[in-house]
Formats: sequence, C-alpha cells, structure tokens
Amino acid sequence: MSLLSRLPGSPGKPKFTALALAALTALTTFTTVGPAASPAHAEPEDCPRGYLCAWKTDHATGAMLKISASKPTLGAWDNAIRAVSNRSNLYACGYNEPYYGTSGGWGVGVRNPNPGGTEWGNFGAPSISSIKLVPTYRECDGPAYPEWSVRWDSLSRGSFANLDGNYRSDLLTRDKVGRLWFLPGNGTGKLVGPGWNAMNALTRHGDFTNDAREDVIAREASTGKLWLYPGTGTGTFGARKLIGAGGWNAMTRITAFGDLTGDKRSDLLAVEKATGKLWLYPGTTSGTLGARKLLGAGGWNSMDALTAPGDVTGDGKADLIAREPSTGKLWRYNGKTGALASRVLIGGGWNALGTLISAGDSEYNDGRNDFYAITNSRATESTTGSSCTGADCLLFYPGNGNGTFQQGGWDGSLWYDMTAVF
Ligand SMILES: [Ca+2]
Ligand SMILES: [Ca+2]
Ligand SMILES: [Ca+2]
Ligand SMILES: [Ca+2]
Repeated sequence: MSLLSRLPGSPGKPKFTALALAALTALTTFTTVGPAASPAHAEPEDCPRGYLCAWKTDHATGAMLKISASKPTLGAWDNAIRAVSNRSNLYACGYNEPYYGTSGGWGVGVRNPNPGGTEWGNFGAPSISSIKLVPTYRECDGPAYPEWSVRWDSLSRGSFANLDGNYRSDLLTRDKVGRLWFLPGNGTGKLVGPGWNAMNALTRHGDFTNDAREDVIAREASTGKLWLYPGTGTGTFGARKLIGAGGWNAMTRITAFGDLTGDKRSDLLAVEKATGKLWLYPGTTSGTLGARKLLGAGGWNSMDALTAPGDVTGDGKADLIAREPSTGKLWRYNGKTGALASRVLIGGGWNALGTLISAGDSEYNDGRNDFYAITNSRATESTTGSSCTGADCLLFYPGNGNGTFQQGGWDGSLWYDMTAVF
C-alpha cells in the first residue's frame, strides 16, 4: 500500500515522518493526507490543539469526533473513520478490532503527534474500531519498555546490577517522556516513576548506603546537583538524598564504579570537562562522597563512554571500560587498589554502538560479568552478527572472566524510544 501523498497546500511535495523502525515492527506510520483537490469545507483546522479528531469523509468534512484519551470502542464511529488529524501530543494508534486488537493481517496504523495541525490523513484503513493515545510509539503495539530477559542465575545474586537482589540481573531504562522503568530480567517492567528527564546523568552499580542494596545516582540538569536514590531492594527507591550540592555540571561521564579504594564501599568516577582529568569520589560510611582524588591527569575527554562492568578480570577488583570515539577502540583499565592500571585494548569498531551497558553476571551462571551495548545507526550486519542493523539492537557480549568478551550477538530486543539504559 502506498503511503505517499501530499500535504494540503503543498501539491506535489511529499513529506515523510515515518519512523525508521516501522519496518522492524508491526506498526505503520501514516502521514498521508487528503486528495490534492481542495474540499469545499476542509475542516482539519476545526480540530483543537490537544485532541485527536476524526471525520467520516475523506475530505475531513461534516461531523467531527474529538478525543483526548484512548477509546476501546468507537460506537457510532466504528468502522467509519476516513480522515484523522492528530493535534495531541501523543501517538495515535488505530486498530481494526475493538480493545486495541488487530485481525486479518492488519497492523497498527500510527499517526504521529502533530499539535501544530499541519498534517492530516487516515489510519490506512476504513475499518478502525479502537484508538489508543500513548506517549511513545512503541506503546502502540506493546509495553512502554523493551523486553529484558535473562536466565535465572544463582551467581547473579548480590548488589551489582541487581536492584532487587534476586537471581537475575536487572536494568533501568528511561523512555523519551522521562518515565524510568525497572526491568527485573523476566521480560516484564515496572514503572519507577515519571520526571526523570530532569536528570542528565544517570548511573548505578554498587551500594553507596551500606545496606547491601544497589543505589542510583543522578545529576539534575538545571542545578548541577548530584542526588542519591537509595535502592529499597525491590526495584523501587527511597527518598532521594543530596550528595553533591552543585557544580556537577562541570563534570561528564559520571560513573558509579564499584569499589576502587579497597574499603568495600562503592566509589564514583567522573571526568572534568575543562581539563580532561579523571577523578575518583570515594564512597563513605554515611552514603556521601569523600574528598576527590585524581585518577587520571588528563586526556579523558577523548573517551566518550565510561562503563563500570564490575570485576571482569577475575581478581576481585572492579575494572573500567571506555570507548575512544576517534578510533572506535574499546579499552579496559584494570582496577588496582585506589588506581587504574595501564589500558588494554579489548575491541574495535565500537563506534557503531551507542549505549554501553554493564549487567553483572547476567548469563551462563559462570560468575563472569557480561557486557551489553545498544547499536546506533552505523551498525551493520557484521556489527550485530544478525539481520538487526541500524540503531536500537541490544547486543550481548558474554564475559570470558579474563577481561575479554566473546563476539557480540543480537539478543532479539529493540530499544527504541529509550534515552538511557543503565
Ligand atoms: Ca544501598
Ligand atoms: Ca571504595
Ligand atoms: Ca578486576
Ligand atoms: Ca556471565
């Protein structure tokens, strides 16, 4: 079916806003608009901002349906919608069955948010029987969060990459609209809370409050304050505590590391933007951070990803992984007590990867910490080892326990609509 059409008032000028991932999912984004011939009474302008409006004619004339929330059934509008304008801030998903079901090989028709009202069109079929309005594209045909499934692993238990302390590594992910989700590792997800777009650095790994439960540290963009969110041991968090009164906007690559100083308390690493120095902020008995110590005299601005995978070399000391964007090389810095050893090259081609993720010993029950990465648009079949190319494929790199990782492979999940995974 052809999705190409024209914008009102711009005959012959095609406009596409289809999402790149449409081809990878059952979803289809329609940006089609009415026929070039101007209707006598074009009414899309009558649709108020904040609403999804629908008409029973191709020309968007006559009676107008106006909704601002999902409709599992459509009553008199069932199978009657021929034109739509989505002036809400949400994605509009059209289904050919009631209660958001599809049948007959029909996928979900999606219309992107268009509060300005510059586009109108249809859902791609005249048989729409329910409409969902959702904040992110992926919610048209599934949960708001990606599928994170790892095997039950007796050695996973602990407070590294394990917020709920059970036998599966877990992840946190923030979606585009700022909701933070806890992914316990069995494919499900639980909402931690909204509002996390106020933070422009998020990190975890290790326990900072000395209760054996993993915590989260976040930087507030508007203030440069650093906040500690104490883990409750269930994937939720207690009242946040200020651990950095300000000035943290001068830092980048803020990374909860595990224990580097050897006192069994988790420490924090960060790079000073102005100088390229790498600093260690030691965890203390009170859950605050002690006086910082210089770890790297300079040059750390040449790294664009710091990741703390825990101990990957098997000596019991946490290690650091960093990517050099100018070369795409991945480097490992072995942890020593209070310092990092000279770097060791562990991979190339890592510029095709966006987010790097540590998940502890997530698989194989081997006590070896594993590593994950999410591809960016540069990823090819050789990057992913699979047919998943381009952005948002989650790749799994099993740890060998000696500081190296096996060849990565796609785990089958797609992480679009996410702005942080940690
Ligand atoms: Ca804790
Ligand atoms: Ca420490
Ligand atoms: Ca180590
Ligand atoms: Ca493992």
